[in-house]
Amino acid sequence: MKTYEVVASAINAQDSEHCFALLGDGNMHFAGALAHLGMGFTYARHEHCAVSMAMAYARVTGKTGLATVTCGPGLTQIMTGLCAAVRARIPLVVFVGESPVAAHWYNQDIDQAPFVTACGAEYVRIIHKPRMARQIQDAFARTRLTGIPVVVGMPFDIQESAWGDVPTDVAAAQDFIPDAGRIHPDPVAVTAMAELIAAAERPVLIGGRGAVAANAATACVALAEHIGAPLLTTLPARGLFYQSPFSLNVTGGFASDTAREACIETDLVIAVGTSLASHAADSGRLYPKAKILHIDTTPRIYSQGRVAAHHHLCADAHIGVEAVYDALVAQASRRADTSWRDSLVTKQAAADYPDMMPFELAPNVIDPRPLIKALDNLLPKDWFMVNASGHCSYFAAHMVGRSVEDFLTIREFGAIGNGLSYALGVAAARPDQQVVLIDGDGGLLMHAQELETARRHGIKLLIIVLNDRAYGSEIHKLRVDEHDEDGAAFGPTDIASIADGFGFDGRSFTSLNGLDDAFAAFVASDRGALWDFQISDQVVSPVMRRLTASKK
Ligand SMILES: Cc1ncc(C[n+]2csc(CCOP(=O)(O)OP(=O)(O)O)c2C)c(N)n1
Ligand SMILES: [Mg+2]
Repeated sequence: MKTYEVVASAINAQDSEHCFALLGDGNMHFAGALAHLGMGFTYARHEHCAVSMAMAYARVTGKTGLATVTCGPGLTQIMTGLCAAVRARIPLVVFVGESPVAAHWYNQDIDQAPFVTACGAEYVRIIHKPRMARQIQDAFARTRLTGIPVVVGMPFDIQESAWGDVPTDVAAAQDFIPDAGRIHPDPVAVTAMAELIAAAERPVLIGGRGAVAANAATACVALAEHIGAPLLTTLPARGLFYQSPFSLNVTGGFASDTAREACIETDLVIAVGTSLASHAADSGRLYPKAKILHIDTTPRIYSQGRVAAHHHLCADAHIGVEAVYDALVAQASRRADTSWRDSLVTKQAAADYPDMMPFELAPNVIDPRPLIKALDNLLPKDWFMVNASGHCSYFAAHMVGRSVEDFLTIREFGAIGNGLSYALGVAAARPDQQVVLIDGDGGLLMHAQELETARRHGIKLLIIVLNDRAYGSEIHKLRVDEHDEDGAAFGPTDIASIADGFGFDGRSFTSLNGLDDAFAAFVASDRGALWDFQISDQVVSPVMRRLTASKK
């Protein structure tokens, strides 16, 4: 046996069931051996994309993401992905190899660890065979427990050496990580929280990804109904309350006009299973009159530069919410006044779009708001939606009646260019589900080479491009700054033809005409499709309007 084969079997024993790869000297024999062991593989065209795919796969499956790229230039390509995974606390292992220890000189040699640690990830170097299996199992255990990605380096001449008769004891990290159980709340804190809630006039309940993970939706809905609170989610948890008639969709910078009104007027926010990120409070602009109650396994007082919560209940989201509900029922203090919530829900239902600001449109471009509404009506509710980034992601966030189980956005590092990779990672995780990507022209073109990966692997994606022919996030700021738009406004690019060249059915739209035909053709075909919508560059999202107004 060669050493790389034993390494492959040690990794194959872990919980990852799919590897995202781009080969080179540092990893190609290892990757081949891993594939022979039955690991599923997606072979990307750029290392950053391989890591991004693994991130999406990990988010959707709950397993550890696995990627492999080569040492040196392979590693330096993944720094953005590593930073994004660190920020999003995604368990991830990346096997990168390392330059040969026995070589006097090797052109791709760099000191890899500082690159990795600079991203906030961990670097593990394997050079001693008897420790190999243990180092790998520890890497998988640590990343699962901490959410910090681990990069594994191993000189490729050691990988190529004969394994010999070194004893190995390959164990799977998931088999020895004990189940610590769920955290139950302190009854005194529950009573105090119930009293605060009972005294509130206009409470709202916000669910985050912690509430998703704890399966707390039903408990949150019951609590909210009991106290007459509208329901909101953070952006990554969008769709957690999609079945509730009292949902106002997302909070934070992307909140609708009505959701924003609720957040401005509320006197008490029950924030469940959320890290209270700055975006979820629109950088501190929301909840000016409210006390924030935080129910979470990691209660936060301070988050991203601001005091984020005033009262805390340390508990599993599900158990904590149920305990507070039970305490309120036991207190039987008063019947909920639902009039405020009901007026908000009625207002939200009556609004055509989440933001009703009028804009002048040039000819032959589309307002993204009716476009998203039309797409929301057209596309089946059980198709998986990937929301990428850029200015356009505000519009795409406002699809309704879709479960959080079928939605992914990873934006904690604010990097563009990952949407296609995230969609491919989801497709590997959900091979039987239709995956839809909504991205901007700039984000898509940054890594358009992965269209080839989709076609080669036979993945039938539907890609929707909100094409403003620009880096929208930049032009809207540059216009307010009264700077010219060079470098941010590009003029037309025929993205539909580019997609055609990659084997997709590319279609370009300057109006909503032809959507039904495109949909019928997509359903009937076994090819992926890219619909390139020419949208207005004059329709500015409310979050951008607030940002630019604050600069004036
Ligand atoms: C990797 C990276 N490079 C640059 C940026 C700066 N940036 C933020 S949004 C954006 C524009 C994205 O353009 P597009 O995908 O067309 O979306 P739009 O904003 O036009 O809707 C850019 C360049 C970034 N966030 N990440
Ligand atoms: Mg754009």
